[in-house]
Amino acid sequence: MNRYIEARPYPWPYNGDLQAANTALVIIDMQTDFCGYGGYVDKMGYDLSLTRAPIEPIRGVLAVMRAQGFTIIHTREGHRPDLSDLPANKRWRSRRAGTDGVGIGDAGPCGKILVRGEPGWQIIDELAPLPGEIVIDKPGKGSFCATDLELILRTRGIENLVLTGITTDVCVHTTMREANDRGFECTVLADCCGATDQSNHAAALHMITMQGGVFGTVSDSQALLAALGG
Ligand code: C5J
Repeated sequence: MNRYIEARPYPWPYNGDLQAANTALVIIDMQTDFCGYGGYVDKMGYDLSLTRAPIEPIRGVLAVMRAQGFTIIHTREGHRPDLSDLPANKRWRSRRAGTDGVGIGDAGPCGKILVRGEPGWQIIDELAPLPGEIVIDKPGKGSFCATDLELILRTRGIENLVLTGITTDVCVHTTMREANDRGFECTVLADCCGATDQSNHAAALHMITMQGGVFGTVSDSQALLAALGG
């Protein structure tokens, strides 16, 4: 049976083979440091409402895809406590981003910024992983770089990825590009993503739709839930 969701620029997935057995929901970096009060994005002075906007739409999609037996994958950006996996240029640039010279690896209101085990690095309670769900710890922006994500997806026979999370223009886009180059069929749910700048969010989504769907497609939670009967 063919099953598609409404998406731009083509109904997704391209082959109509949307099943729980071959499709994963990927929830990217819904961590306090990116969408919580006192976290890294808040400290940098960005509008938190933009990165918090996807919380409720993701909750809706997560509940239905969990109930229907889809693979659920959560990611967390973060570094080892000894910072041995934090490139010096990443740290240097992050210290320039805020107003006080505090960057990744430094102490902030939610503990050391983007350091594994610290309060700010945790996934927010609203979207906490259930026991047994896959959590990918990644030191970079992309979810495939220096992780076992590809091995896990291939082992499970996953072909299609529904991408959600933050931020649209950085970790979601990098992950989509990495996945697309590996042959995975991707869609991004527009209302389940957010960026620190609204025009970057819009531009990142628009880029996906060029060249016939150069990285896949853009859809939204309503379209996905309609297709799943959720
Ligand atoms: C950023 C992310 N923006 N999760 N990380 O630094 O997008």
